[in-house]
Amino acid sequence: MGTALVYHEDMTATRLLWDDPECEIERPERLTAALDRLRQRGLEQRCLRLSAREASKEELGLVHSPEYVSLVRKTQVLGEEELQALSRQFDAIYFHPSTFHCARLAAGAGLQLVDAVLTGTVQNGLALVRPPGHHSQRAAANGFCVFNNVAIAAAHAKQKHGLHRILIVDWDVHHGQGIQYLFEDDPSVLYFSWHRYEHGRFWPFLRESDADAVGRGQGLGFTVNLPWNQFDPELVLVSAGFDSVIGDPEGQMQATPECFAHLTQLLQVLAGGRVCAMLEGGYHLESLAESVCMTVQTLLGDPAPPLSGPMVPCQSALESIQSARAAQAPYWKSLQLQDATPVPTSPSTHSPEGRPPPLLPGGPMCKAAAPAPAPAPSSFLDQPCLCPAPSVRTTVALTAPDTTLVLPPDVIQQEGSALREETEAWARPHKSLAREEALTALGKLLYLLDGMLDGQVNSGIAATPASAAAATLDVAIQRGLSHGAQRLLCVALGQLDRPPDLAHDGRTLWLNIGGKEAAALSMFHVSTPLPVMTGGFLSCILGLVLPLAYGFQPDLVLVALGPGHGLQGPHAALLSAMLRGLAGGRVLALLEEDSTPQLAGILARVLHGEAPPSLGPSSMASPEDVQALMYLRGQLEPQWKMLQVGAFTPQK
Ligand code: X5A
Ligand code: ZN
Repeated sequence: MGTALVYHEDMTATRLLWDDPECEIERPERLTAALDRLRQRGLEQRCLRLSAREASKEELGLVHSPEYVSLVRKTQVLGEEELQALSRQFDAIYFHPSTFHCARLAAGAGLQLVDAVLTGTVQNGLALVRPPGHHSQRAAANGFCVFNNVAIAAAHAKQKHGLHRILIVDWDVHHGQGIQYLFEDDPSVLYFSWHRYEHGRFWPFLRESDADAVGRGQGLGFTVNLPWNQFDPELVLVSAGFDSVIGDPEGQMQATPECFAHLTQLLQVLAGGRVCAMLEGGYHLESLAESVCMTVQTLLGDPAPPLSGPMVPCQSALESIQSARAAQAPYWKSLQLQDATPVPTSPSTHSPEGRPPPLLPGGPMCKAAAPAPAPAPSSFLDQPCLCPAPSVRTTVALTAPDTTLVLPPDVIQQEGSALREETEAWARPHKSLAREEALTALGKLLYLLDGMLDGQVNSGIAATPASAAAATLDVAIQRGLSHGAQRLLCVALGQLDRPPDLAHDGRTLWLNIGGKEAAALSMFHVSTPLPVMTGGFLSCILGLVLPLAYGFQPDLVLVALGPGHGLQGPHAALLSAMLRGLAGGRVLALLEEDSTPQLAGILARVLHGEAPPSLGPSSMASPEDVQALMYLRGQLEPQWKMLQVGAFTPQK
């Protein structure tokens, strides 16, 4: 449905007129650098360009006092000395004669973006604005921020569009205390911020930036930090600051631009994909431009580039997450798991397959899968970052092209098949692949898979007769591994057993959802029952599947909906949408031939980058669901450190 980019070049006018080392980083080039890079990448051209308008007095009045608005209005006619004197009354602020105009455009840009999304003109978008907004308060400018753009947008979405649940995610490196103050007693606006804190020693140096600030009055539990699905927002606003990225002089942190693609993609599963991002901080021009591109390209539906770096959460991060969970637990059922008794780690984790996991000397867990055989020469998978985007984003390879499928215009229904001889050779070891229908399906799957491995196609869906599902999946894995995939993640739903002759070399992570009981047969062979409740399904994805998947860093993902998978369309869609964060979105979904065209359609659209349907407010996980999760976590945490992120108990 499209992505809006809201901008006005007048917003480059405001600038620092005197010497102030703290404020000089907030400069006009921030916008031009970001915009130039979006153009260079052809991303701006793919967006609906909207020219920002000024917010009205009434709109500013949604969150600011009339006195403050007129104070800012008066700065238009002040001389430099007076501007400087007024600026000194606030923390980290400069005024310029154009500040009022720019700040009204910045707030107006956010309003236009929200209107465009909520009227259905676009699916999502980014407002490229300055001055930023999230530190600004009812009657105070603060931290380069004059009007609180995101807060005004949220108030407007409530007032003009009648929304009742708005999620604000603030990924700027600084705490947006302005937004927190404005909504701390309002349960209809959930404000989530992550920020550098340093126990109060990082700007803005506030006690109330800590995890135990949880809102007040009616708003208890609606401030700060929590997993996002239970709230089921109708709209997601992002205070999109990029000052935590590598090179930023303010944040001095190490996030890669790719992180923002993943954050964006994770948020896109909420609110039917209605995500409005508005620029806040970000002061390293190169990193800012790159990060803005990552955000916009993800909003446009492009798959996120793989994350690099060790997939091991650091102790201090775990402590922060744990204290936020603890502080929020009284207010969120999804965080209350006291009833379930964790099962202690048994020493038999690896015994069934009789081998310890391969570990690189001195390397973090995620490297465990690295001692793979030499990759196929010249495979695109060797250097995923250097290769051009696949020409086809998503391909549907059903046995008989289905005319009732509702697909985006650029999703291709594949005609081609692998050569008959080759298909037969792959099928030979499998009895269940002898039938003509199974062979036809396999031919199509192999053709699709080759397209993905060669880098022409990014993702796809294929179908197979139910009786041939296991064998087809087996062939797909072998083909993937022998044709350049170095690490292959296989998420098998329903009754699908790990292929018996699959090598135990750490190149395949087999994850079965729908097994009889929770079992970690090795660190690369995990089985869990299909959760009973939606809440359990979410915990399973967020607490097990994604931590394992991100820890493994596959370069190819197979999702197979096998016999008796029992998954509803929206659940299957959510799982696929989240797995798209792996392997640069190289995900192949394997369905049973008699799946409904609706299921095929929904999966194709999600793999193509559309938002999955909302699941509604999620139920709690059942005690069995929790038990299974806790058990597996206990078994696997020593090897898969990413699991610690979802742990409910304090870390040792
Ligand atoms: C929007 C933003 C930061 C102010 C830092 C002052 N403000 N040292 O990133
Ligand atoms: Zn910031």
